[in-house]
Amino acid sequence: MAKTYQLNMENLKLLPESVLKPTYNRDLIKTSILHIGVSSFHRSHQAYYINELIEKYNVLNYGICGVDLLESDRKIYNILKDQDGLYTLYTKAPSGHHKAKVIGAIVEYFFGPENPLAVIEKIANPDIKIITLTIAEDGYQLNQVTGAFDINQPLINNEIKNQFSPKTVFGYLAQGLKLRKLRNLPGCTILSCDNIKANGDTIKEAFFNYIKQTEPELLDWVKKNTTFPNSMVDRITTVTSTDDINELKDIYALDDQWPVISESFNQWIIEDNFLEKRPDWEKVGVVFTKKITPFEKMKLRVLNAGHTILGVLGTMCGYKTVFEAATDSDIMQFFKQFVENEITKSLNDFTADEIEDYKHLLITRFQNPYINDRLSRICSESSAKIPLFVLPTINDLLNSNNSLTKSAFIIAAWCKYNDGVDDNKVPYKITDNISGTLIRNAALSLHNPKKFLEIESVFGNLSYNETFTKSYEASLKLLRTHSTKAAIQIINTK
Ligand code: CS2
Repeated sequence: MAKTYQLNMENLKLLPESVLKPTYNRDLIKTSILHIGVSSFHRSHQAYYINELIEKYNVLNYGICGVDLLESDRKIYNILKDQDGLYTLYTKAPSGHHKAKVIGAIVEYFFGPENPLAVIEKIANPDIKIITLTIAEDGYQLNQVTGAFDINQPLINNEIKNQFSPKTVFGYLAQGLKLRKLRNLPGCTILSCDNIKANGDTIKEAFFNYIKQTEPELLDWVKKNTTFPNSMVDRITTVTSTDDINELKDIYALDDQWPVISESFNQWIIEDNFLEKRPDWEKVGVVFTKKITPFEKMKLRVLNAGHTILGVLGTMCGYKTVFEAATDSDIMQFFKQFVENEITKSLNDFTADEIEDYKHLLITRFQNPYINDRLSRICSESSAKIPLFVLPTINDLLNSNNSLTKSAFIIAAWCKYNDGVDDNKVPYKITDNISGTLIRNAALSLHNPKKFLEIESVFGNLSYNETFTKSYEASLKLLRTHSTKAAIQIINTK
């Protein structure tokens, strides 16, 4: 193999010209954003935008201090330490244009399990103006059905008992903000960058609830000294594979232990509700708005639900990647009909043309042949995703007495998906926090189809709705008596 260079500050100058490198002096950057959850998505999205701002506009006062709180994140901690906080963002456009760019925006990093007090002190540091979060759907400790913060979740219970050695984002934020109050310092903006509905309102409600139970005397101060803008985030980011790491070595002589692979498309829409002057992110393509709901509705109900369709139906048809499922004409016809007949009605802030354009662009993104997005990524934790991506559409359709044939088919297909074998009798793994319940109830549904809908933590009382169950049961019967492929072909004619 040809010579490769480990990614770090010293080797930057040795890398070939085809690798785009930071052109700025990282030593001059001041950190005023503290980000919790240095996931691949954070690195392909927010850190990319900040990098653009530093590089193109020489804005040096909004560098990122990365923070991880979970022991399971030790790998990224070690790698960022080895690589001086640098990593490669490898973007692949549908046109075949690839770009390997070294991102230098994360200039500091703290690992909670190693030194919790350092994290708390950093949260309290007055230089930090914005705290951003990607803690994933389950990090918000929500009750799936009510969508409200669940103080009874075991992690939160534990946190309340051990306030001074926090493990969750709630405990850390509470301790850090308490120090700010004691020291007469200003508060800060808390900006969620997670792919959930009303992410700012959600973290705000959950956090205020937590404070009420643990530090009631802090509540007033927190209410006055924080803001929680809602935001909509979008960039398809895959799970990095050994092949990706090797591709960078072969083509770019770049030895990066954990590069991030994403599509070229990216979008970030934020409600303009910051406590202090915010970065001029619009210069690098961020859109600021007064009302996020229409945008997030479009994204969750079309893109993410579209992914669910490709993930669930595609896996059962024997496919492994989004690209394979998105180039199956039956699955795509199903997706298009779902959007046109069932979703469009609920997106009343957009014209039919706007929805059509969104759908077209999305299909190009799904059919990007260079993005190796595994269906296993899409299907993981479906029990947390489907209540956000598909059930709101079903509720709207039921409330407006509209037909829900396709939506009910998705739920029936997800039930069959939990049998764990595809049309070719090849088994696959169900990766979900409640996989045991899903598998058991899917098995029980062979005799009583409603059993699957009786998982209340996911479906609430949907199993009592006759309009829905009728359609769902018909679809499940179709799926159980035909191959998935044949069942899709039949439902596409309905
Ligand atoms: C995906 C998302 O996890 C999923 O099911 O739909 O991660 C999706 O790739 C992102 O939301 C794209 O912005």
